[in-house]
Amino acid sequence: MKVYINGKYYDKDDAKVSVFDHGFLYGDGIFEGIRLYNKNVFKLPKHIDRLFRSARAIMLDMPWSKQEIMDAVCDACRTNNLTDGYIRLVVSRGKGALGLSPRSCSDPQLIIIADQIQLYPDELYQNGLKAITVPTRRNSHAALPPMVKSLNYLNNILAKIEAQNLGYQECLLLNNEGYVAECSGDNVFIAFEGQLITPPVSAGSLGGMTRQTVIELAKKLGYELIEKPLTRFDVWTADECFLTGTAAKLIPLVELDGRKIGTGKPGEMTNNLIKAFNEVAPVEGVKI
Ligand code: PXG
Repeated sequence: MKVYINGKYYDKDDAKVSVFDHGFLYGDGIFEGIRLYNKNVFKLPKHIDRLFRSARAIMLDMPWSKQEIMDAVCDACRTNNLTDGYIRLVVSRGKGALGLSPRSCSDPQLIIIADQIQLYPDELYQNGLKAITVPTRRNSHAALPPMVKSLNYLNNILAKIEAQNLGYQECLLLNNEGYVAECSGDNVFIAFEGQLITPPVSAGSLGGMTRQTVIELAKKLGYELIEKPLTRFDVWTADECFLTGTAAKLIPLVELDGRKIGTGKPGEMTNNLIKAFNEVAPVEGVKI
């Protein structure tokens, strides 16, 4: 596996950044997780748009054009002979002096890791995942806007650890008001009385690419889709629930906080959406 750093490729063991990089020292940087399906980089222009919005939000001047970054992503996939894979794109603030100010950083780093990913075993896609609500809350809009895909993922990491310590693989994070925000790296959908419902991004969820794809697919399948705040009660008593994310794709959630959701098995709408997603994913995107 070869890792792209600023236009050059390095073997895995030689792919390094400076300990003075503010991405490492302070989590000062941004990232994207992108999927390659059948030599198509899924929603690549949308991912790059989101990356540039993250950059604007943290006032990181991007010295590359969107096209240059898209070309580099495709090149990294070709260099690694990938047909399917997971692309982790990182932009860090770069090397600088100690101290929070990024003014001494002049060389932002563009890193592209194009590799494989399998987040959950196949069995969980068939039978569904169990999750627990954890004490760690999602970032508030007033603190670090949750739409920024920054290198500060400690909330989400702590949430994941809290869940794992209790024997669960996934966690539900609430926002400061106690409404459902999202899972550790996935958006949440429920099905209730034939409607599909997901929290609005204002509830603290990231505007996920997979979330957006499901919204589009729901319309195509004739499902009514609503964005509205959800409580834990809504999830406990839903007919169906599933999570969406680039790494996990669509995965059924069949239990939350010890309450079985619906029949406790992946539901019909969930399975139809999984099927529809698996049909569009390999054909939609930028050919490498
Ligand atoms: N919420 C958060 C906080 C995320 O970071 C999603 C939802 C799903 O969005 P997409 O666009 O993927 O449908 C994400 C996604 C990684 C990694 O290591 C990436 C994410 C989450 C966790 C790990 O690349 N991003």
